[in-house]
Amino acid sequence: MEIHRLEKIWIAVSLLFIVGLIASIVYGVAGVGVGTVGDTGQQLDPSALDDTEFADPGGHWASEDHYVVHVVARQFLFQPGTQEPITVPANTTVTFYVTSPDVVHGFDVVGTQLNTMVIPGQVTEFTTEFDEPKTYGIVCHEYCGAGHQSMAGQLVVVPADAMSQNATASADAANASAVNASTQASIATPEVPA
Ligand SMILES: [Cu+2]
Repeated sequence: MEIHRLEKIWIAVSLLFIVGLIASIVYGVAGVGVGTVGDTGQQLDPSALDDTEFADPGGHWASEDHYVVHVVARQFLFQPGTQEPITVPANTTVTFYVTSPDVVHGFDVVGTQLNTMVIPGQVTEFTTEFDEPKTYGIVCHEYCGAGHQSMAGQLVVVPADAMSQNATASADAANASAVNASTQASIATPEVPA
């Protein structure tokens, strides 16, 4: 059987598309770390967040070089994030735990690869590290109701030594000085869309 030259070209192009598609999925999973929400198996009762570590959301040092942040995304704000910025140390392993008590939200740190869905009843966990002090905008990218367009916040990365290791004892004071330090250290303008 003879295959026409043009048919050979189309077969080659089709195979190229298929290989490219598979390669992009493999790159997303292995290279960029795209995963499904809930693959860590963390479930909770979204109507009883007060009985969990999300009762008092915010950040704290889990150890000397590991910072942990709990964030609640709800209609229509991030706690913390919207009324007060999320403050995290630079050059430190930072783990985020994000959940929602009401509907599906999004948590996108603008200008980074940190981008996740936030599903009621699921705890979204991701770990990252910020290279330098900088201020980022946070936006919700899942339509979550009438106030969705106003659901935004700020993430402030400050020098690690600006954040007290005794954050639990004087969380407010540490947060205030950390935010001040970041204001001086950062010339970036927060990218919070209107
Ligand atoms: Cu939203």
